[in-house]
Amino acid sequence: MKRRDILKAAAVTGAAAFAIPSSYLAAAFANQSGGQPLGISRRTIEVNGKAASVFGLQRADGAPGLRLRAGEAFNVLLRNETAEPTIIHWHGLTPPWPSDGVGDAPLPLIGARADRSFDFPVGGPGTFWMHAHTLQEQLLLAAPLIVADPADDARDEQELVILLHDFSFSSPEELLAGLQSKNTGGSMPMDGMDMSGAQTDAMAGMNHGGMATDINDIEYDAYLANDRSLNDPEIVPVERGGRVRVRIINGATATAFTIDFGELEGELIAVDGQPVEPVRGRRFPMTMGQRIDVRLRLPRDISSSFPILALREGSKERTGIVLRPAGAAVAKLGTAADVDAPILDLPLEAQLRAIAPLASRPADKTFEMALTGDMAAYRWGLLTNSPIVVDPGDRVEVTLRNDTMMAHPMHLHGHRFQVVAIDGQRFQGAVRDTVLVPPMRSITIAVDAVNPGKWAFHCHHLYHMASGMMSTFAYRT
Ligand SMILES: [Cu+2]
Repeated sequence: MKRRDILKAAAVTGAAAFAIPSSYLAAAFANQSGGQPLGISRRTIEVNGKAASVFGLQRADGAPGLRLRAGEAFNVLLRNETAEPTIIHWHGLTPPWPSDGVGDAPLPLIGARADRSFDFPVGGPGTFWMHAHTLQEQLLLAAPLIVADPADDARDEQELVILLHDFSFSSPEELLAGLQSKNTGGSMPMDGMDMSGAQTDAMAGMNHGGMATDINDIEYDAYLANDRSLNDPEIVPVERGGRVRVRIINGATATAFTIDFGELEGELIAVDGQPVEPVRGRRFPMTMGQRIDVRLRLPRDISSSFPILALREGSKERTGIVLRPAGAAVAKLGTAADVDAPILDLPLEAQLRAIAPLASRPADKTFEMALTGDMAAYRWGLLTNSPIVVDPGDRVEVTLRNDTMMAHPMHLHGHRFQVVAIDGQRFQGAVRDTVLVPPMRSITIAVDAVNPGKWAFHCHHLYHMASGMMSTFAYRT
């Protein structure tokens, strides 16, 4: 409610106006100030001993991103302090469509030195994030967006947020142009046999009966965890015997990772901010856009530090941070491992079970979406049997079928979906907003149409999205 509406209500109802809940008044006055400021700025970080100009997203106290509490208002004044237009997407939140943060869907980019205010219910708790929905995402225009659960207040638990990224000294425009021009072998369909124009050392994955799959499109200059490489990693003081909740965000634009907790066995408790029945393990895969929450219990009797590593898919590069009990030595960790990291697959996805699954009901509308690509021309696409147009209240199922030899992390805006089938095998899986569809596999998602708009539905590999892997999930108007 706007302040003037409250004043009007007070005028009309007289003394009864005192019955207006104070929360409304607080929200009204917060509106007047435009919400808590979040600045988009330019900053310089050091990578491989060299200065790099990147973006930052910082709140008033200088910390990156936002930290809110479940049930609060997302009352934010986003200030673009840079000389370039941009737009920020609140990845994993379910705001009204105009607050989503995709250019011209429906609002234009935020101009240089311009502001935009947001005010919507933030909803439930979880590990979310924010990022530019432009090529600027490559320049680290990304930050955590943590919605704390008041029920966790009483927990004796340290929280640790890790934002992963892939970094290049080349501009994203140069990287995209390089991808589009290095493959000059014509326009043969990418059917798994046409590797001639695309083969690099990094594309060495073999599966599906020996057919080669493409793993990494770009050789980056560094892989970062909270802006730092393993040459100079973040060192996090921890307590012996303490509990740690690690929230990991894969904010890389074109790199999937396997998170490696080393000797520490963790408990995976949420994916994409949504609770799952706990899964114990030391290694968890995460594709671009995804988040995992892992609970750790540190041993009481330890003299050493514990790295948490992110291993680049199918290759040796790695990044991470180090948990350090007081007085413990920190061993030097190289930025490359001795062996290649795993290629992401779906065994964990098949094992995940949502704590709060969607209600069981048949689909009102079903769609088939083919993920298509032409590696030679570096053109990617999403082809649906019919445009995804839904009505409010529909239960919708979409089967994503990957006809290419690269994996694609598919992200739906404005909603959370449940994974309900892998390769046609039904199960009640995780509730998420981003799901990996490996080469030649299919994933079926179920989603309740409860948030009208014309929502982006796309691959979260930045250069695939920029090369055509973008579609919509639209409500009938
Ligand atoms: Cu893709």
